[in-house]
Amino acid sequence: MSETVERTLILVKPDGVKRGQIGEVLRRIEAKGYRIIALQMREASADLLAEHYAEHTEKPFYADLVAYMSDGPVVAIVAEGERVVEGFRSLAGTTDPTSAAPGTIRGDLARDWGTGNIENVVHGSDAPESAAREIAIWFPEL
Ligand code: RTP
Ligand code: MG
Repeated sequence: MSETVERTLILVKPDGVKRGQIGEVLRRIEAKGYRIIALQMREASADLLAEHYAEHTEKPFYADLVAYMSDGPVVAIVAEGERVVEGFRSLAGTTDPTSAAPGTIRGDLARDWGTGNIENVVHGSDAPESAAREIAIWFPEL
């Protein structure tokens, strides 16, 4: 592995799992040329979500975010490749699915359902340091 090869933590969130979008998300990761090196379906506990979303625990939307992320299993994925952190954020699109660009995962596969939550199908680490932290939370064996 060259020194610049990165890893990122991707989640298919409960809305994506419920809507049958696991395969489509995996397809886009692989079609872009990133390598999937770990994958696991599980229910996220409140403790795990508090670690994962540590930067958001004091935000006003945090309780709703936990309810959304606990509403069924998620698929956690570690993907690897040159600049994969930035690359997957680009594949995912911007946070709000209503305005996320067509062609992106969020732009193509999500919208506002009027639930009050931003249900946007996927999570992707926002920096290499976040990726290392999040991979250790979801895949301590790696
Ligand atoms: P993510 O962490 O899931 O990849 O999404 P992101 O970086 O694009 O957005 P972030 O600001 O980290 O927020 C994490 C997730 O929390 C929900 N959210 N709701 N109601 C709100 O104002 C609000 N803001 C964020 C979204 O599900 C977002 O993806
Ligand atoms: Mg984020």
